[in-house]
Amino acid sequence: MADEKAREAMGDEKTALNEKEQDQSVTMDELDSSKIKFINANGDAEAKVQISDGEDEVEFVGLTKDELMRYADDPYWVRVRWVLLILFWVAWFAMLAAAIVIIVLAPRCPPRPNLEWWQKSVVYQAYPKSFKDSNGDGVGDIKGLESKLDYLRDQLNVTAVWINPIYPSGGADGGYDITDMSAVDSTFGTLEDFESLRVAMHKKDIKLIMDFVPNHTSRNHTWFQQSRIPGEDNKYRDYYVWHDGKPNPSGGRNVEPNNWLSVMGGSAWTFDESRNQYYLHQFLPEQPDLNVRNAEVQEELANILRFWLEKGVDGFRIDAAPHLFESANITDNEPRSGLSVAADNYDFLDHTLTTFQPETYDLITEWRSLLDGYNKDNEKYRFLVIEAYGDANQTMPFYSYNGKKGADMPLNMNLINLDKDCNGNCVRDLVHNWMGNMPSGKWSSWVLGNHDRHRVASRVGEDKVNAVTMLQMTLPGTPFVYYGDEIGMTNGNVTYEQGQDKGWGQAHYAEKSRDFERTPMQWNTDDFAGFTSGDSTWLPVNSNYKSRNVKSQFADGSGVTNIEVFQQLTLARQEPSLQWGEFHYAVVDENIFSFVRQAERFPGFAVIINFGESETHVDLRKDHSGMIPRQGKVVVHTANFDDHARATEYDVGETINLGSFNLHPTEGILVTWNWGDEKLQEADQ
Ligand SMILES: [Ca+2]
Ligand SMILES: [Ca+2]
Repeated sequence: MADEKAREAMGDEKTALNEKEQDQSVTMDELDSSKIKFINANGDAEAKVQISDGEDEVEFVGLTKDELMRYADDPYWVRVRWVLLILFWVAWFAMLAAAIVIIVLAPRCPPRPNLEWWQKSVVYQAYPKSFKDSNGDGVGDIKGLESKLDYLRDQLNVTAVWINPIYPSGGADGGYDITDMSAVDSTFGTLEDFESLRVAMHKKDIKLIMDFVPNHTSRNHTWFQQSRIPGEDNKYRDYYVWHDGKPNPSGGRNVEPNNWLSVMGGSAWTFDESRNQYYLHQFLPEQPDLNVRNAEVQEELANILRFWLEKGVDGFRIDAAPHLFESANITDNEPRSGLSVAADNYDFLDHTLTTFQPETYDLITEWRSLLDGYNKDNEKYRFLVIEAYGDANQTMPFYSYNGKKGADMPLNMNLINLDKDCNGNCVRDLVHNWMGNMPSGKWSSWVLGNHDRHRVASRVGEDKVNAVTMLQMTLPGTPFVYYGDEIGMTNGNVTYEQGQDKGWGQAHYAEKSRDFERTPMQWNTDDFAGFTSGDSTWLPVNSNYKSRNVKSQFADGSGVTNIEVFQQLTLARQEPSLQWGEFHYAVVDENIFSFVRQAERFPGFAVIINFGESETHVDLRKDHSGMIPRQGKVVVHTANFDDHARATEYDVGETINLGSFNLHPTEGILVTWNWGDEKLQEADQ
């Protein structure tokens, strides 16, 4: 039967082939199932395979199922199958394990924090009256500032500018007695000039930080003028802090409500005849304190923030923040400090009732969330920085308060106390006072000078300017640079008659006035240092401008003038290790202050500065051999501008032995090494 069926099938095949007889070239496809027959493959009888090539027929005889099963059950083949199966899974798990090991052990990209712009910036503080005059009237202005953006961005590597107040003011406190916080003083230009400046800054990728002055206004502000008018239904009645005062024991007009003192000295209360009451001023009598407990005042202040945020500013520096709130118990006296100063001196009292009140920190968190409301899609972060002189207990709560986010930073004023006598240990204490108290995950700042403190070059000495700039640019945090400090500008020579900041009185002028640190920027050797094209300046130009100015310092070419070192350091600080690397103290003694900055898998850096009076031998590896390699390469050295002989002590690019080198007084070096060098060089030994 099987044979007959096969033959029938063959007949069919032949018929099919005959139809293709004319085509002699038979392809593989055509040889396929049409020419191969499995006969009785499913039956119990013997199975056959027939292949037809068109002329002859070839027949193969296969194994029966029984025969196949005999082989399959053979212990030898069973073992082979098991061995192959086990080998397969062993190999599979081995590859899986190898993959995991490779993933775990392979060098990974280091975690790179996603820093905000204000963490990467060098912030430059431009005091607008003194930076650059554009129209020859002897007073700096907005257009003058705009004309110097290339200088700031391309030469100094500055990416954020904080501008002191440009608002209309009464002129009693260098722009801080404001008559309208939502306008521009005509001395500086117009709102259109401001808009042009903002656009130009953003075009050059420079952020714009404005001053915000919420503690007080000018006495000439319409709010205060309205507030002076007696009357229960006066909207502005409670915009300021008014009080009847206390009955005078000897009769007559009431006396001040309490013993509070003004920062400038004397009572913090001034009597106003028209209202027959005292008003509070923590600063000058021309600067009445706003009543920030009043919800309407808070709304006015929020509206000022909104006004400038909508104009596109990138952040605010909040002036005099610690003074915002006072104790609600207005007749309480403040305790004495115990310091031996005159009774009308601000330092005579402890300011427990007029500074750092809990409500102040709360209000800052509210402003923080107001700013966050303008950070659409996380694309335009608005920065908030606080002016606050105080101890760590007082300043740190500005970072966050009652679990709410506060300012991005209170300005770290510790280095503004640097003076000639501050040696290595002293510098370490100033640095550690902040770094050791800052809440984890927060960001520091470093301020060497500002519009309220004498010039850093005058405080530490002109020969130490490069050293302190190196310190400021390499410590972890954002440097805030006061205009002119990049060329080591010194206190100006201003007489009382020439002065503008006279609120302290003639007797205290030399000590307290801030005119000395506000003299015009020294651009070049032209008349008035190139600050103005006019024939006078609002404060006299420092007489040292012929030698100390931007143009001459760049032209010097020695690589060690203040501005050249400044430029090298602002470039160097863009390195990952200097921007966000870990921070460790290294050698610290009475002369030397040194530290290491290291971001994983990036070149490491060490900063070593001699703040002492004598040449000092340094072994940076003495206690840190696992952290610091034997050799490092000099990236920046501060060699003294006034002593070119020292400029040859270390050359940029030179390799030095970090286990043994010498530093002269005022000399500092920034050295670098490759990631892993400290381990490689250890193994070489
Ligand atoms: Ca001008
Ligand atoms: Ca206040």
